[in-house]
Amino acid sequence: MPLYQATASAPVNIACIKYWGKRDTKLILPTNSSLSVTLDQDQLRSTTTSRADSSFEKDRLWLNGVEEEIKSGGRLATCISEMRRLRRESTLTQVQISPYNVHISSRNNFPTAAGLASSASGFAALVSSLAALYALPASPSQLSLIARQGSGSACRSLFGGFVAWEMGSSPDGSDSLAVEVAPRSHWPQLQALICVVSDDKKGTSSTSGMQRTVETSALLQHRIVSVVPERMAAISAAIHARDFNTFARITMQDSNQFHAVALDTDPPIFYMNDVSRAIIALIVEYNRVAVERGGSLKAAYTFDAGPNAVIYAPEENLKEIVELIVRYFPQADTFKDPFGLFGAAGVR
Ligand code: 2P0
Repeated sequence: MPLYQATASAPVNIACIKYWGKRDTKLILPTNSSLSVTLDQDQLRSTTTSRADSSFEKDRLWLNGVEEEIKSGGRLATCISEMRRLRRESTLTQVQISPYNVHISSRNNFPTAAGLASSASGFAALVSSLAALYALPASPSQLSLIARQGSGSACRSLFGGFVAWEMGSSPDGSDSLAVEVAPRSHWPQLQALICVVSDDKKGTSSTSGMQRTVETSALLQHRIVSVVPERMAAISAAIHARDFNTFARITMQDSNQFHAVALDTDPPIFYMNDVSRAIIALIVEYNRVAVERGGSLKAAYTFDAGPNAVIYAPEENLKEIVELIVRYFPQADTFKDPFGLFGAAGVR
């Protein structure tokens, strides 16, 4: 009896242009396009193994060793059934294993739900492992259509490097997918420093928080219509030109506006804390001094739905930035990956 099993892993991605709001909550269709950088550090990944067997009585899933319920009609069930559909529709002549139930085991090597986008890497790894199990010839963009239905930001983790999630316009979601803006190799000098301010589970989940924003924030409408389309074009051009100054300015502006629409929500949502704001002040001052001396921006902060900072910077500035963080946050337990392209610092 052959063993039908496959393992795949997917990394975390950190958005420069933030996804916040759905126009269709079931299909997970966003109210604006978004753009992210996929981190290629080994420390921030989800790894998932899927197995199909005729003896399995139902689909089951374990996350970090703990079984999660696969609710009928829920996101996990949707991703699994969509992958089965692709397998059924594929022209493969191998044994038909799509009727078999699957057992799936997924692990994150970083804290879940700490604002470090565990759902993004998690659903991307889930879809990738099922694609490998079913030997599907699907492209990353095709798989992104399914990962998106697990968690919106997951569609961007199917690619490395610089990735756009195009919001699309079709009501069935067929054009709401991830596309590569540039591969990682295009701009290897750009690095990301993760500052873990807190690894507690966040107070307001992204899913419920963003729908409250859609329902109550007038600022969100301005963002969707008048801000994001121009920023998507401008930051894509900056990435193509390896123009860090423009990339940094837009990244910080978009993080600020995302947290502004969170605050504009009724009741308001606060994701950053005092340490987050102190990190912003530090980066603003670091950049101010650089510009005053006739240079350009040297670092960009961005914050997701939690207090942790991600600092993008050219590699040449990274040592100085880590030293600054450690000087102003002396309790920081600093970690720098000696092999990967990305470093991480803990600030507690
Ligand atoms: C992003 N975030 O673009 C933004 C920035 C958080 C802040 O994508 O409901 O976990 O599963 O589609 O993908 C978080 O949203 O939400 C997110 P669902 P998801 O990375």
